[in-house]
Formats: sequence, structure tokens, C-alpha cells
Amino acid sequence: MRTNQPQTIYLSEYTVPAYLVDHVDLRFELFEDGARVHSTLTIRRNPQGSELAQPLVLDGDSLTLEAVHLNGDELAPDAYEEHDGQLVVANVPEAFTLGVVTWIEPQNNTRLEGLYKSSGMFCTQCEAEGFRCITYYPDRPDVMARFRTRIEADRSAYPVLLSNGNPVEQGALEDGRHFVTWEDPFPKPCYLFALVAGDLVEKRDSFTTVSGRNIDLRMYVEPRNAEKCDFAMDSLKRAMRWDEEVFGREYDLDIFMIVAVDDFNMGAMENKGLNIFNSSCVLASQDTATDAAFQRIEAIVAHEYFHNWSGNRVTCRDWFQLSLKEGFTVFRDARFSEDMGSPTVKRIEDATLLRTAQFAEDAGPMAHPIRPASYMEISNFYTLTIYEKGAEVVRMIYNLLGPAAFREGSDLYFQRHDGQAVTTDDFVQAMEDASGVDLGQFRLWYEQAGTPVLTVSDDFDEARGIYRLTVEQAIPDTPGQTDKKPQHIPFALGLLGAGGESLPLRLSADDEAPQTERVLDLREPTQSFEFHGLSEKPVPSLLRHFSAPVRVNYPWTREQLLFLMSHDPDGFNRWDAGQRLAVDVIQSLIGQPDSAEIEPRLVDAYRHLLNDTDLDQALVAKMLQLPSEAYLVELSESADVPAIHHARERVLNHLAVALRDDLLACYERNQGGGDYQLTPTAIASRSLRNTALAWLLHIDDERGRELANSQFEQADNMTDRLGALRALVNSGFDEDRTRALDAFYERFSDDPQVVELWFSVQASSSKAGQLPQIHRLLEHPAFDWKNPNKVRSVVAVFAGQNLPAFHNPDGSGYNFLAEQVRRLDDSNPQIAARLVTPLTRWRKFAPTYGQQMKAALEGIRDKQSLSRDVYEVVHKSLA
Ligand code: 0A1
Ligand code: ZN
Repeated sequence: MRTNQPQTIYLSEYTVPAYLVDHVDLRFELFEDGARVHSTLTIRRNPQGSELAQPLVLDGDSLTLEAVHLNGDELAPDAYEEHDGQLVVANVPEAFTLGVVTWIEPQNNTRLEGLYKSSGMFCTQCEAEGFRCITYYPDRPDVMARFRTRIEADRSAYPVLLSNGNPVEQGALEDGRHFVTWEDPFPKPCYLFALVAGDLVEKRDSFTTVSGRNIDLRMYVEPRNAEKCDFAMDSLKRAMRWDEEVFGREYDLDIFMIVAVDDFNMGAMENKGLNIFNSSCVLASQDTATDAAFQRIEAIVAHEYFHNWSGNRVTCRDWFQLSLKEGFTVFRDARFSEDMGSPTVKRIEDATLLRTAQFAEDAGPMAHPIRPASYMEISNFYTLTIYEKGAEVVRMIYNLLGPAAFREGSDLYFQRHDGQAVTTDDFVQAMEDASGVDLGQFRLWYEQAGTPVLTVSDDFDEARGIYRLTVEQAIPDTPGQTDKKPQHIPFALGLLGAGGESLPLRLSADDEAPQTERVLDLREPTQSFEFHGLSEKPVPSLLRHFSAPVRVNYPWTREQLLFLMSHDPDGFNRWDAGQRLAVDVIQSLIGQPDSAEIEPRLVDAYRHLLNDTDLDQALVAKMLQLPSEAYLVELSESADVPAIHHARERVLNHLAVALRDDLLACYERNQGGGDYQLTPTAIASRSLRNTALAWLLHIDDERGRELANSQFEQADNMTDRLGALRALVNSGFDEDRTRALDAFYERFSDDPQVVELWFSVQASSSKAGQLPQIHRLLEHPAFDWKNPNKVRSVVAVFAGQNLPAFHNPDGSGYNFLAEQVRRLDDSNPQIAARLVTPLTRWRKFAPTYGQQMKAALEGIRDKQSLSRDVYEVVHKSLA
């Protein structure tokens, strides 16, 4: 915590480390009242560094320094200085060992950075700068060393002692204590260091790699979670095989371990050979996890595993390069998920997240390029931009190069940079070198923030049979960046004839073998394309499969959207047409009297969808979801949330009333039965029946109520049980809501992950999550301020998903959030800073809302001793 203004760190000021560390020898003595850390570093001057002798500067945070040794001799206190989070030793030789002994207090570590305790176990989180909370060290990713780690603890309380690499020694000590020593043969930055000590059960499996090596796979969890490991373990094996087959990446150590911990700031962490997971992102059973949770677990297990190459073997030179590992790894995990399930649905989910939340980030005060040029607190840059937009940028490279050349680029990147800490430019260079494709202009995607806007217009020259499409690109200003250069945008499209057929795309009159889908290279501020040999004006299908992370404006008529909804051969664009139509209808009703007519063709289109059993049911399930309130806010210039909410509710009610019988038929048709399966078909079927149920309960339908109650009681899986609970909670049936919520809690009160679901169902509901009810949730015995998942499931869900309650015109929602941020800032600044996000968007809202949001931000700004994390977000938002 600090009161003085935090410093800004600039990419342009990067210099190589003055000293390199070849070897780290760690000894941890773990006790109940603290831990003593003995570190011995083998250090040498960096030959690439300055000629002049430099002082040795090590980073540290919240450490009590007990001793410093140089080449084995204890240094007198005047031989070093300890100030402002640094240990400085002025006179050091070219090569030497430095011993440092520190005392830390994991049991009081509420920030969950460095070494801390969660449910009685010791665990670590070192990315990005947590290692400095363990010992003094050059805490930067371009210092890569081999680690040897000895852990000593009480044997009965902490029978399991884990660290990176392979166990090389273990034994008994005095007083009922024991030790295990681990050695990691791969040089790594300290952010990949991990340690776990606890009373955990071990689940074992194995995997034989493509070259025939046998890998020991282990999961460590608290005994009560022993039955919730199978799915993650199977996901891991699928990911290992997939990475061999698709990226040619084989696992390198003999052991791969996964540990589940309840208190964790993020989803999971890719520590070398010892991945640590937030329990909610790894533990699952049919009774306790929804389909969405299973899919999330599969994706995150894969993501962390894939980091073993994209992140660990080849790591980042500095934290400005974060998207080097995150964008690439999210791209890899997305392609894995596409291969494991329905590719179109996965693409729709990713595009929805991007368009709803990343576009908002890119248009807000924290907007930054995927390779930022500066930051105050790096934890604030684990963003949707770095991760999801970063992945879209890699996907564009993949599409520009094609699968074979991309694979060659990837192979070259890993081979060229194995064991190194590199930059995003090294990645692009490898792609360019392997393929010969010029990515010069494309590199702007790494430098320029903001979502490009494509404005498309067209005309048809009937006499010549030429359809002309003109695309203008504009990239909005973002903080610190104006007058941006045009970017290289791959723009996939198709043209449809009146009968729904795909038309040949002839870019010249003599094109002999025209394709029916093309990717146009947009490079100029304005570009026109002519399509020859057409007999009628086609309907354009633009930005197919979301070929670039951009906004597209085209004056589609409702007629055209309805047409694309039922004819576009690209599943993604069928869905997109439906979304655009629904957005258009809802937007046209905002601020209108309730007597205003609702587009009658919308009902017909949804009826058609509900009864279309020929179309991929997973796609149908997605197409039935109306655009979210958050997305409607993102699309507005000056959002009035209650008005948006009201208009959307009107459409939903109107559809549900008109389609009541079709919804019941859809529910019956998707009744399920048989064993619970996680196939795309079974998932789609559950999604359809739960959507039907939600819509029926939205209009307080009596038959729907019966179905929901019986589904709630009889469900054999959490997707259906939670689907019924959510429908009841969001209905007007007050008694059923209370009864179901009580029964649910009673049944699952000893399972933290399910209790988190129970909290979030209420916090996200405009019926059960008004502010007084949110206060009651915070006072509930299961709520725990020290557990980030609990905070997220109530506070973040309320502010991010319960928009009408959060944007109460009296400002109470904003003040509530500001109060929780101030409260959390002292104990867990990372989580506090993330909670601020909804308030940072204050300029997006109509002035009566926006001004109150701004005032709430000012209330946070004025708190005494703000953390660097919250300081950065609040000050940038108010600038
Ligand atoms: N690298 C991890 C996520 C992660 C990021 C930051 C953290 O602390 C600030 C912790 C974990 C991943 O991408 O999965
Ligand atoms: Zn990651």
C-alpha cells in the first residue's frame, strides 16, 4: 500500500538485465507462524550488459531480511541497502553466489501473491511479480535460471510437499518434520516457480508421449474433492495428445502435476510441471458442475498445459510482451475446444465475449494495444485485450498464412527461441520467415489500440452485372493514441443470390474458377472491390466466421437479415444475422411507449428456429439467445440501462407469449432421458430445454412452473438443476423461488463451487438481486471476503450481470460497488482493481448515470493509501 504516486514503466526504457542468475537453490522452512526462506543464487555479470560494473539490484516486497551472504561470507549491514522494495549490493564481483535469508508470513498474506495459505495448505502465485514476496530476486522474466527447491514442514499437517520438476531427495527431520527436494532441469523465469504443501489426496494417471516416453500425471486435491478429478485428468490427456498432433509439441518433464486451491486470484497458473488451479476451474462432477463449467475446465486445463511450450519453454522478454504467451495460448486452446466440440458454437462464444467486453475495454479509459507501451501495475494488464484480442490477432495470422505455413512458422518459432525470453516481434518474424508472407503492415495490430470500424456500402451496376463493395476503415482514438494508420484486415465474405445460393465471386471478368467465399485484404482507408458476372444484386455475408476483431456497419434491411438467418451457409453469420435483427428490433423500442408494435417477423423467425430440427441444434440453441443487456449497452452511444432493460424484456415477453406452445413442444422434444453425456448434441439439447423453460417462466406460465419444479427436483445433473433454479428465481413465482433457493443451499452447502453458483444466480437476477438482497448475501455465513470466488460471485456478478439493479437511478449500486472496492483494496488489491471495471465505463452512460458513476470513482480515488492496482485504474478512468 502506498500513498505516493505510482511510477509508470515504459517499454521504450527496456534494458537487458545487468546480472544473470544461472542457478537458484531454495530452502523453505514452513511453520504455522511464518516461513523462513534461504536462497542461494549463482550470479554472473551479463556479457550483453553495460561494460561498467553495476550494483546488484534485487526486488523484494513484504520481506523481513535476516541475512545476506556473498560467496558464503555474511555481509555486514553497511555492505548493502534495503529500500523501496529493493535490495542493493554495491560492490559485487563478476561472478559470485549470493545467499539471502528472509522471513515471510504466508498465513497473513491476503493478497494471494507470493506464498500464502488457502484452506490450511501452503501454495504460491508468482506471476507476474509475486516471487519478490518470497525472497529478494531479479524479478523479471528475462532472467532464467535452474531451480532446486527443498521444502521442510510438519509431516502430519503437510504430508505432500511439491515444487517444479522432479523429486530428487526426501527424508525425515527432527520434531515430526520432513523434507522433499525438487529439481527443475529447465531454466525458467521466477514467475513460473511454484510450491505446494498440504494434506492432499493424490490421483494418478499416465500418458505415453508420441516418442514413447511415459509421463506420470498427478492431481492433488483436498480429500473432499477426490471424486471431482476425472474430467480434468481426461482433459489433460486430450490436450497432451492434441498438442502433439496439431502443433508437434511433446511434453518434456517426467511428471506433470495439477493442484486445486480454493483461494486464487485468477483461473489457473502454468507453473513449470506444477499447474495450480482455482478449484472452480478444475473440479467437476455431473452433480455439481454445469455443461459450461465442464467446457471451461477442459479449456483451462488445456490452456495451462499448452503454456508449457508457449510461455515456459519460450517465454516473454518483459511484461509488455504478455500477449506473446497469452494471445498465442488462447488461440491454441480455442482451436483445441473447437476440435473437441462444436467449432461454430465456440466461435460464437468467443466473438460474443470479444464484442461485449473486449470492444468495451478497447473503447474505454484503460484501452491498450495487445503490446502495451506502458503500465503502472502489470496485474491490471491481464486483460481481455491481451488474451482474447491477442488470440484473434494470432488467428488472423493463421488465416493469412494457411494451416501448413502457420505450422511451419510455429515450429520455427519454438525451435529458434527454445530456452529464450523473447518479444511479440520475434513471433511475427518467425511466421514471416517461414511463410514468406509480408506481415509488415499487419504488425500495427500489436501497436495500435482500439477496435477498427468497417463501414461498408455497395451498389449494383445492372447493365454490366457488376456488384461493387466499398469498405472504409477507421480506428477510433484511444488514450494517448490518435490519427491511427490503417491496419491490414482479413475480411472474409460471401454473396448470396435471391434463392439463397452462394454466388461465384469473380474479382475480374475472366476469373475462370471463382470461389464462393473469399478473404479480401483490407489495407487502405477506403477500398473498393468489384464482383463480376452477376445477374442481380446479391445479399452480402460479411466478416464470415468473424475473420477479424472489428465492427462492421452495413445498412442491412430487416428483410436481408431474415434472409441471412435462414440461408447463410456460414453458421457464424447466420447467428450474427439473428443477433443484428434482434438488436435492431430492441433498439427501435427503446424509449418507445409500450403500445409500439414489435416487428411481427421476429416472432416468425424465432418460431421457425424453435421448430427447425434439421439445423445443428447447438447453433439453434445459440441463435435463441437474445443479445445481452451488456451487449446492448456496448452498442449504445449514451446508455439508459432501465430503458434498455425494459425494451429487451418487452421483446422477450412478446416472443414467449406468442411462442408458448412451440416452447413447450421444444421442451418436450428435448426432455433428455438416458445417461448424462457431454457430447455437443446432448449439451445443445439441455441448452434448448433450459432456454424454453426460462422463457416460459419469464411469462409466469403455469405449465412452465410445473416443469421447472419437477426438473429442479429430479435433475440428475447440475446443468438441468441450475437451469430450473435460475428460471424459478427469475420468475414471478415468489414462493417457488424461495423454496428452490433454500432447497438448493441445503443440498449443496458443503460444496464451495456450488455455493458460488447459488450466490451468482441470485446476484445476477433482477428479481432476487436488488441491493438489500445483495447485502444479505454478503452477510450470509458462506460468504467470505478473503475468497476471491465468493467476492466475484456476489459483487462482480451484481455489477456486471445485474444491470438494472446496478444502474439504479438513485446511484445506490455505484456507491455500493465503490464501498466494496475500498474495503478490498487493503486486503487484495488485484481483485479490488478488477471490481472497479464497470465504473470505468462511466462515459458510456446517459449523463444522469454517468455522473453518479464518476462520483463513485472519485470516492475511491479519495481513499487514503490506495494500492497501485486501484490507483492506476481509477486515475486513468477519471483522466
Ligand atoms: N498466466 C495465467 C493466469 C494468471 C495471470 C496472472 C496472475 O496473477 C496476476 C495469475 C494467473 C494464465 O494465463 O492462465
Ligand atoms: Zn495463459
